[in-house]
Amino acid sequence: MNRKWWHDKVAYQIYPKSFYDSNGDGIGDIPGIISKLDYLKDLGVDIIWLSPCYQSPLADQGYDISDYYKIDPRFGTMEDMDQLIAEAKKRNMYILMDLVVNHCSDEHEWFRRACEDPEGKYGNFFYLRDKKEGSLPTNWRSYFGGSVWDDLPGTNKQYLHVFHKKQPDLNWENPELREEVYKNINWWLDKGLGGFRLDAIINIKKALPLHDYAPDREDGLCSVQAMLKEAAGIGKFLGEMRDRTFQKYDAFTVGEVFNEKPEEIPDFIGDEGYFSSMFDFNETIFGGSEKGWYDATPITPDDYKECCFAAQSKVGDIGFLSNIIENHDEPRGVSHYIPEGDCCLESKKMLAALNFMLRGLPFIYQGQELGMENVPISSIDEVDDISARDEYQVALKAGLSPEQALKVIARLSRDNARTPMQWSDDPNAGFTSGTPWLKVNPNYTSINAAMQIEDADSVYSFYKKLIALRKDPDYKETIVYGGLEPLWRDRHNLMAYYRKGDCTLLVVGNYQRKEQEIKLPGICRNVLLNNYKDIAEDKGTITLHGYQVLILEMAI
Ligand code: TEU
Ligand code: CA
Repeated sequence: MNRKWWHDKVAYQIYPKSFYDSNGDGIGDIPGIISKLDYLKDLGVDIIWLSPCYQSPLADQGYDISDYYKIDPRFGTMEDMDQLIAEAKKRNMYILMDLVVNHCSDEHEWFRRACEDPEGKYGNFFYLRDKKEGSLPTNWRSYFGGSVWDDLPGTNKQYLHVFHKKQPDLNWENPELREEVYKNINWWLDKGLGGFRLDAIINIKKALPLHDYAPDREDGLCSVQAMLKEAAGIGKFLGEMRDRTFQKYDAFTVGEVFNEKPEEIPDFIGDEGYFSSMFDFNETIFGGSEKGWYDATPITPDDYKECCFAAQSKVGDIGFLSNIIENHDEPRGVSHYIPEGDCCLESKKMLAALNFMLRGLPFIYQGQELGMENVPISSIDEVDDISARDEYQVALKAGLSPEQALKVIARLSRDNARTPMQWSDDPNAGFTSGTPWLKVNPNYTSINAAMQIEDADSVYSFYKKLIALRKDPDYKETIVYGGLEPLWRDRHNLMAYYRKGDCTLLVVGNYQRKEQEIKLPGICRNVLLNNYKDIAEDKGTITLHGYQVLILEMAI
């Protein structure tokens, strides 16, 4: 594997709308991000991925872009963006933007022109089909519910949107569209961006000709996945995009790739891959159901372990995964991956260490470093997330009571990750001096950055130690490039692995409240990290406390 500038880095995702509001309008903004760069630098972050802050009607919180060359005024100005890139550079940090090119907004000029003249140039930027009374061009269900087809305003045509109806899919088969995308990417890279996160990228290739698949629910529709499984040839687009843009700049790219086949991994993230890295969503998608969120199976500690190990062995040393426990589309990792009732300081730190020490590039999502948790909701009216609102209806239709459906939403809503960042115990968690666009999690009085920075035993301080360890010259080579070998894989509620490079590290977490014994497989030379003050050891046998995690350097 060729070594790259970003391999030894630590990345951090910012959801701009909820990070820090500098002007009291209740919406986080770019000047707010600039003012917190030192916070991130101090934590040890090198790469910052910004969820979209381009001009957008915010129908899907910015993942619906109406001008790829503009910053939405709610987030700031282009000067602010330039300043952010420059301020980051001063601190040896890199900014990634979100590349959302499966679709744009229905308020983008391309779409408006397509409505005016569907047979013209811009009609071919989208997937348009003649409208037929009583039938749809295909029976696909959009990710956010309902058909993927809607009427193209002012015409007798319909357009395709695999996400929300305000997110029309772009036609990647059209070379003119692709040129526009490359031009935009290069324009941003010329500004000095470090690279991009590639949104929903697997959706850009459709199986042609578009056709129906077997319905998988009573609505007579089928999941877009059915089509994606059949779509071949995405490599042509991805390879072309890499050659025309990222490669020339040695930019870092991380793909939002779901359901890749093992044989595709070298193409995606090998030395000559389309992307630098891609997210490991093995844990994220575990337990998902075709029927909807209401039918999802909760993930157990043993499932979590197996998902991580499966992803690690699938990739091996072909490339670099990007490891996460949460992002802006998911519940909070500590609420999701720690058994109910057990979410506490120790278990949060354990999850952090188990995730952070995996081979790959660690991504921290804003607030994760504080152990931020899911937000309680008392009514569906409080929910902003368009995906969650749809899933609520799906659950009701399946026969769940409103109370049961609300429980499902509370567990999985994307709002969980989108509540404002908890900076302090000031009103609104110090996020804004105005009214926050989304309710702050009421637990901010006990979970916030200001308190945790001062507290050597906080989740924040633990993350800081994990990051420092990844950068420690004595261990860096092993943590970044060493292999990963599972240990005691069959042990219930125990997750343990070796990282083997120029030294041997043992990472072991007792993934339960009850104590658990392990027999050390050799001599421990050094305790690098421990989320408890002590280690209960007797002649090589350690009795791990509940949710204790240890990172040990072993004598080889
Ligand atoms: O998500 C892509 C994606 O596959 C989502 O459907 C995801 O499974 C879903 O959000 C879970 O509810 C990306 C972005 O991360 C997401 O925020 C956007 O809404 C979506 O693309 C459309 O741009
Ligand atoms: Ca603001």
